[in-house]
Amino acid sequence: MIALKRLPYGFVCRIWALIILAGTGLPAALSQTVLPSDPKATPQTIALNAHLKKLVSKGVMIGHQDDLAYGVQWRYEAGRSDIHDVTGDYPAVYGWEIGGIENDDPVNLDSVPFTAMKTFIREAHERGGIITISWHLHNPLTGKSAWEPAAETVASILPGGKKHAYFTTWLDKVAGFFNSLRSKSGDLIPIIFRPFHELNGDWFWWGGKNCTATEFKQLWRFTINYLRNKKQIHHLLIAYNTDRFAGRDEYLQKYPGNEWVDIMGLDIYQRDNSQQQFLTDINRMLTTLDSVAQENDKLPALTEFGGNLTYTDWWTGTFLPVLLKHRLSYALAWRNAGRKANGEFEYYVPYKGERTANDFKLFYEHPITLFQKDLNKEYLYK
Ligand code: BMA
Repeated sequence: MIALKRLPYGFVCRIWALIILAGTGLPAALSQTVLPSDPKATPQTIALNAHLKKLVSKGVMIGHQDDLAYGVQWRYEAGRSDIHDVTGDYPAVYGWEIGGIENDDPVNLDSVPFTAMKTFIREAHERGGIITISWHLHNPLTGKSAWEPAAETVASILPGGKKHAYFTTWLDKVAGFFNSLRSKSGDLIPIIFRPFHELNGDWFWWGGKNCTATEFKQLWRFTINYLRNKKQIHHLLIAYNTDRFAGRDEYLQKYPGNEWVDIMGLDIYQRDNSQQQFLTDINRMLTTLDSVAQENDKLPALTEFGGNLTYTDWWTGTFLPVLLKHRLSYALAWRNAGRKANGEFEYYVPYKGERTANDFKLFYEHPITLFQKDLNKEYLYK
């Protein structure tokens, strides 16, 4: 132990990685490729990444945003989940959202209290699930929402910008939240962090034409570097993700580099009734995603999706054939908000009695879809 203490931390982590890899049955020759982008990643994060790299050839983990907090026509009922109501099992991946944390709000932008979120995260982790976190952060220049682009916002928070110091106070709060996510035994819970998502769309202040590729890459690298090296946060896998894209150039236009990314993702929703168009689009994009992820040795994922559930067999008739065709680590369905204040009825996985519920059960039973019970056999964090 004394000798170990004198070794650099990164080296000790790599020794850990080799021990973990021995347990996963992965050949040692793969050791470099299964390590997370953070050279100081915690042993549990190294283990998770290695297991994810192995699981990607086994199936697609199905996830759901805010799964444990609420569903259609219920809120905060212990142990409840719409996916569980329908299948008797929980999702493999649990998505959470921390927009609002930067303003010290007690609840996130979708009214989930941060204290409850921490409990849900711990609960899912104890069960062996995977946690991913997105951040619809307010516009730091105008104080308005994430959906309020304003010229020069990204430039204003980069080093030297007039809002830079202010932005770092937001990162301090995020780091504080991440540091509070601990298992029963006190270990930090590994998180897939998905900042600045849908980066090629124009709707968020960090997206599309609202900043240059150079500014975006600077923002990304600054943020991850700050969390890693200033705040010593080493339990993150980082997800880079676009919305729908025309081709690999668009997908990679703002890619910050392999040292800052572990997962390459795509968000896609089937907003209209055209099945054929959706299939053509998603298959094209996933083919590209798979090849860029392979080239960069990253995990491909559908970091958000939503189908058209007016088709009663959407899960086995539309989505499953897509999943069978592509290599994907996970697919995260967006939230079952139910009836929202603006009158919109929003949900992406079936609830009890919903028209696709029976089809979802068939989808659940297919060997390629992985849910919580499938993960329980995998011991992802060891
Ligand atoms: C959108 C909708 C909104 C929500 C936002 C952030 O897709 O679900 O209702 O506020 O995501 O979670």
